Amino acid sequence: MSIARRIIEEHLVKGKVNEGNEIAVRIDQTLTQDATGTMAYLQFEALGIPKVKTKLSLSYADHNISESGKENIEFLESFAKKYRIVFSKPGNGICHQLHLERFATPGTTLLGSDSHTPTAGGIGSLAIGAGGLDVAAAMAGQPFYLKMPRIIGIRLTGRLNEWVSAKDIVLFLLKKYSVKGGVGRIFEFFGDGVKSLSVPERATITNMCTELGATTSIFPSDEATKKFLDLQGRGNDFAELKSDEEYNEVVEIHLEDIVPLIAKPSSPDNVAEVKDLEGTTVGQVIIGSCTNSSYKDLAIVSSALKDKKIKTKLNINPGSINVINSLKKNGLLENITGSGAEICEAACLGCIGIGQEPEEGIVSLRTFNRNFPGRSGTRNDKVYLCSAETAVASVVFGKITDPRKLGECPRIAFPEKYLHDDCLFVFPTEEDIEIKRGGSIKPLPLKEPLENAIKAYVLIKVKDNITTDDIMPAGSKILPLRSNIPAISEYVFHNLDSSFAKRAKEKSGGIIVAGENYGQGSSREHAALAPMYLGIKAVIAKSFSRIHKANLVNFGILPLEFADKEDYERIEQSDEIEMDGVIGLLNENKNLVVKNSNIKLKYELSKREREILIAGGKLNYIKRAMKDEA
Ligand code: MIC
Ligand code: SF4
Repeated sequence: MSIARRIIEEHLVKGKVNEGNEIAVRIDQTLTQDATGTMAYLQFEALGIPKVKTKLSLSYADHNISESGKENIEFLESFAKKYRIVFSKPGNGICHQLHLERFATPGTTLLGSDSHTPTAGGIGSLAIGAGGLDVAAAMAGQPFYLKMPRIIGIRLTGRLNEWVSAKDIVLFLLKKYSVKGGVGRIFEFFGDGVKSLSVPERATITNMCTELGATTSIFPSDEATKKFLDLQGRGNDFAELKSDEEYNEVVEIHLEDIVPLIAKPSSPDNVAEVKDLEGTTVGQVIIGSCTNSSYKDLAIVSSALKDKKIKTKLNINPGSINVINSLKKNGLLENITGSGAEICEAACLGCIGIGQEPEEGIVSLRTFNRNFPGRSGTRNDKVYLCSAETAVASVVFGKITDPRKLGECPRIAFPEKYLHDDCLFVFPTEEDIEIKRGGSIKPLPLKEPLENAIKAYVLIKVKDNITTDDIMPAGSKILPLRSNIPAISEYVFHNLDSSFAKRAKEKSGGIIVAGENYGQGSSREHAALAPMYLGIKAVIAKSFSRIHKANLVNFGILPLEFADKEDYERIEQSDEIEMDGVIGLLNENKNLVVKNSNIKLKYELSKREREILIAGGKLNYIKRAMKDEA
């Protein structure tokens, strides 16, 4: 059996583990971050449970930790204390890097309200990203429902060449599969080549498999895992996980064949070879984010910068305070500071447009995982994604440079021990606490049950691969509004069509029409919650990304698909859509039909999901189910 399947079977609560079936799995650990956490906790609170029912729940503050995020952070810290959740203070580090270092455990399930939760797959945890409401339900002891994915075994053979890194492996996969190639799939890595990759390198790969749309991705737990856990002082958390190599499909990758790669603007799958872009002038380089901010990443950067001065502005966003301290202890910080680089706080920062915005027109090279248009906070940005090796080579030469030009490749040894000062974690006590609710924390809007007859205008028609950053932008102006749905809803589709919210209000809601892979990217449920608040009744698309589709269901918005994709051409913005007998058809699992044009709309929804939609969303649905149980 594959490792993923074995973990699923060990945690199975409902359903048959056959590809495409809806299954429910028990969740051992949850994580939230501040940008999705406030909403998730308001939803958890609405369920009326005295404390979390998971083995371990973590609340990290890493996204918006600036002054304007203060009220959210105070709310989160007090909430964590009250409900027995571990809280990670601002400055401690990025949720995924910290979770990998301090809490992720082989063989366990982890559900996180952040799409890069699969980072923990690098240590053999079955880690899945979801909307905040699904995480709230898991904290309340409810299982997590998902469609049993197809498990793709990726056999790695050989060893990476010098200066080629784990990031290049995942960019290689993005080139091969595209941003929608992983939808409905789990990627499980196995084979001889796995041995040569350390846990943080494995985590770089599982982190960015999210960009393929994959449900999750996972590595075995072996000697390298044991070593990592020992160095973290967590040897007791080790459990061996070995696959019997039974997969739905196997793909082979020879690590020697991989060369330094780079994703060009403005999609992570727009991948080219670094050598083909050499010589392009670079205006900004940032090394960090949950993809490439480990000790090894920054140790390589430090070695490459020894006795050198940078030729381009360089910001380093370390993954955790532990990484900074370990670099310092091993004498590796001086090379970085001495080169003229700026070491920033251990947080998400520019990855989500909180500072570090590039000037318009310049090339910004980042070791991040996403370069969606405008995500950096600058309109018409030109963001490229690459490894820490390529980034540092480009800083040394002032233009995009193949890292193999840096000469001899330094051998990076593990530190004797990772420093792991846990003083920025607040562990739960039995103390009774009052929750601090600043003025920015507004009550959660709820939806009425589904209407049987829908009559609404198409408010916007968008193309393929629309991201949740397009639907509900982030950045320093909008992120502080994450716990105030009326205020944040003013920004729905803001960068694509700034009058969307106004039109939605004038028409008392409406319908969104979209192409393939609608809602890819972030897990932010605000991309469904804010449209719900504006009265959006349905999204009609050619196809959906997994997390966003689940979020639409959770907030009572119908995720409908064109039965014939050509019909996408037959609906225009401002058209009126009428559908009758919606509830009856959903109950019978039958297609809906647009009355005026006879366009057929299908949906792939389990009975449970259809019931949630009819109830007007998951919160109404769970509350009712919990009442029935009591
Ligand atoms: C992201 O990288 O897009 C984020 C910001 O971490 C999101 C979560 C959010 O929008 O709060 C994610 O990846 O899910
Ligand atoms: Fe933070 Fe960026 Fe990682 Fe999202 S992708 S968790 S914003 S570092």
